[in-house]
Amino acid sequence: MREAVVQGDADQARALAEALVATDGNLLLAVEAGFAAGIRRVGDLWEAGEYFLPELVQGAEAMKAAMEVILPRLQASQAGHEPKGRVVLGTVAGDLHDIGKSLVGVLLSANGFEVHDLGSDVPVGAFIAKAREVRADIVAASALLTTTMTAQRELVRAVAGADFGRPVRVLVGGAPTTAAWATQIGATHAENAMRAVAVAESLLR
Ligand code: B1M
Repeated sequence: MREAVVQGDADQARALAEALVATDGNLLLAVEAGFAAGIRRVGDLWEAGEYFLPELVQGAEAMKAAMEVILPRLQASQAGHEPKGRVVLGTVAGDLHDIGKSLVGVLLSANGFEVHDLGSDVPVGAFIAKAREVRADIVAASALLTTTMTAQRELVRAVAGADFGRPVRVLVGGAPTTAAWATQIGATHAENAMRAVAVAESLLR
């Protein structure tokens, strides 16, 4: 699985994902130790100057091909339960990275949250409008670029100024973010998708 992503082979990645869901395989382990390990390796090779943008894009496409097979299966495991809380989720404006964010969304919904995923490149105003519309408990924002992290700070300010009439918490994450950054901007941090579930649960307590 890791190699399929490193080689940018979407057909192979999809086939391996299909074989996985046909068995009782551990989906999360396969994502973390297999496909996600592959895309992280692609990032390292790109940073080292061994891969160029086409290989980065091919790696991402292979990863997405696998996730398209796995995510619905993960989601189905929790269908029909009363939601624990409502989450509005997206990747911040200017940022197109959506693989980790989608994983967070799927794990949240697989663990009983109602998730409204706005996709990537989401302006602050769209987060706020959706949060108002669905009476969100949590606004969750991903950022993968150091240049787009600052949009998380704008989001925290906008949530604070939005006067929802009820507490709305902000959860942030993404590779360049840290707990210290979250504290600095007045948000809560989760370092990975599994932690995002535990943190979201603690925010509602
Ligand atoms: Co881009 N990219 N990329 N990229 N890319 C990175 C992020 C980079 C670190 C690569 C590198 O240099 N090693 C680098 C950023 C450097 C920096 O900012 N310091 C980078 C760059 C520079 C760029 C471009 C600028 C390249 C260019 O065009 N010159 C460009 C920017 C485009 C834009 O957004 N405006 C770009 C483009 C792309 C692709 C489109 C080709 C593709 C994205 C495809 C897609 O997402 N649809 C891509 C990819 C694939 C990557 C890497 C290789 C992999 C990202 C990924 O999917 N990881 C990445 C290198 C890397 O991360 N090592 C890189 C797997 C995913 C499961 O992990 O997203 O970290 P991650 O999510 C984790 C946690 O972070 C956390 O949980 C997830 C799972 O446990 N998490 C949250 C994430 N969001 C969370 C939210 C939460 C909580 C936890 O709560 C709300």
